[in-house]
Amino acid sequence: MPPERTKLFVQIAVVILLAAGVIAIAWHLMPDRAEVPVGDTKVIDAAQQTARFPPPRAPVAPPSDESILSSVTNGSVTIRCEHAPGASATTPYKEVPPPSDHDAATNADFTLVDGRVPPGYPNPLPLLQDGLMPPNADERTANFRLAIGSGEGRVKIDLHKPIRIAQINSYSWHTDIRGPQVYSVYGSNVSEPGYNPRPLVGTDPASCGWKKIADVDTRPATGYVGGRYAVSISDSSGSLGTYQYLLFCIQPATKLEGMGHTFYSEIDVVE
Ligand SMILES: [Ca+2]
Repeated sequence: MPPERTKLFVQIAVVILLAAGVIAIAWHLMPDRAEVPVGDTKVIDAAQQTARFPPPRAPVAPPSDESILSSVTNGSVTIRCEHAPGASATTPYKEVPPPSDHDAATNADFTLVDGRVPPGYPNPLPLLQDGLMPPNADERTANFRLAIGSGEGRVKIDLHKPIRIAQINSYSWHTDIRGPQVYSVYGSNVSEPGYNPRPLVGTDPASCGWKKIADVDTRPATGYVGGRYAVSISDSSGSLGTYQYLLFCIQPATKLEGMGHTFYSEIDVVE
């Protein structure tokens, strides 16, 4: 083979190898294809679909003001859930009070202790304390949510002083599998030996000075998964405890396609 032709073949081979390398790197970095961390969360079989794209969708409820009420009691703590599958912006609240813009969390400091929020959007944490629900069921810019493909995230609330907490209320709304709420909430106060003010994912808050208040999981066993979820945590004594800090350990509601991080609209802390 003439030297010129050999040189040409080598150049073509180098170009092909470089192109393959670039494609492999780009594929690896694509967020929608990120590997979903394996946790101990349940997976909702929201749909029997097997196609990888678009992501599986749960049935969307027809518009309705009807709500499904449920409650779970563990010891003295009760978690009430009001699920309105076909909610609109004007659907009334029944057992759970509507979001407040003058509760103990209104002027609190919300920080992301661990986890990832979607890139390219403004800081979504203030959306959790503005007292507002989004105008409709699929509003990326009006809800706090963790990034596609990410695992657990942790949000801390500093109430600025210890407060006797009567209720913790949380609100979410999405058309399908990003509606239900799955989180654990802990409370703490001033530092003590071994106290960790910012326990990262993988660290049990209960092992470093935090007291678990409740485990919330509003995923329905059957029926419509989407809709508006209003959750109220309370205690038969009238107080969940006196805390300055709250820590929300938020899990995806489903690991299907890594799309399952809930659209949280508001977190209220009621004295
Ligand atoms: Ca509020």
